[in-house]
Amino acid sequence: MTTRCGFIALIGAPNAGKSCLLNALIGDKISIVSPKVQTTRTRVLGIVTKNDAQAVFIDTPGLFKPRRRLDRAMVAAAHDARDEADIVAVVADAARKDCLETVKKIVSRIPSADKRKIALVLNKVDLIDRKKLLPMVADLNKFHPFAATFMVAAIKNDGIEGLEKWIFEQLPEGPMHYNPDTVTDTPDAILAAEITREKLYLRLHEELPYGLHVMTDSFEKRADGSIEIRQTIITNEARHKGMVIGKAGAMLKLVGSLTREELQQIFDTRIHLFLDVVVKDSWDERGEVISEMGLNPDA
Ligand SMILES: Nc1nc2c(ncn2[C@@H]2O[C@H](COP(=O)(O)OP(=O)(O)OP(=O)(O)O)[C@@H](O)[C@H]2O)c(=O)[nH]1
Ligand SMILES: [Mg+2]
Repeated sequence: MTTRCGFIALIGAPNAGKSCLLNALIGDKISIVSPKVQTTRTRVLGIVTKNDAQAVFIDTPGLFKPRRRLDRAMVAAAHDARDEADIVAVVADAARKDCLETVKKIVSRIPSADKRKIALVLNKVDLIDRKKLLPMVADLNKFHPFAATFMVAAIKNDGIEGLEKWIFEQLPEGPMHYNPDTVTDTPDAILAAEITREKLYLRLHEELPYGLHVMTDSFEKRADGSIEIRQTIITNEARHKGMVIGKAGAMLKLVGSLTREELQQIFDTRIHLFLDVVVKDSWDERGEVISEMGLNPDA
């Protein structure tokens, strides 16, 4: 039987909704989503297998002008995914005023853009008048003749089927890269740390999230089938550590219970979660932390 398999990179500006779109395509929560920019820090794979065809979607960190060493590593991870993929899906927030310029900038930097299949995915169309969309689509397709254009609302699962159908039609012949039952290659311990980071991002205000990192120190199944998870939340300064802990520990307690609830759903068992908060000066400039995240510290 001939099989087909291809890699599809989801690229775009921070906050465009790439991770939300990945989750919608997979039908499962595998990548964290938040209203803050720079939520995704590494590549996250989402795999969909249908009969003889496998689509491997790659969620990537948003493309932005890097400042810290961590930023450079994140943007490099997105560029690598983009350059290696069979199909590139440029995901954009259609409701933003700068949508046109952002898409043009991103497309103009795609290597061999004229020879590769590039799809335009205008997301968040639930926030904008459809009449405004059509001139934007026409303008963008004049700038670059996209292989296909989709208008979706990832958060509502709107328009996802059409995108998926098109992607499956484009997949090149070749062996499947993953077991058909696999939906992602993210280890459980990393997914658990990401869920904690997501809850922190949802609860804390603007300046803090980019200076936060969460690591799972241990992830163990107990004899009764429940899971014991120990994690460390790393902050850049003592003031931030205090904000994560909150008054009389209230913030940490809230984040802990939100995380535990979601992990219980994901792993379908009782979760015992222990969170510790530490200060590690300039962790986002340290090569060893960046490598541990699966990124290239010298990017
Ligand atoms: N209204 C609306 N909001 C959406 C839609 N898709 C995503 N969002 C919201 O947009 C925000 C950003 O979504 P993410 O999926 O985290 O965006 P991202 O592109 O992965 O962001 P980074 O990882 O930071 O690059 C979240 O608050 C989502 O709930 C949509 O279709 N409609
Ligand atoms: Mg993301």
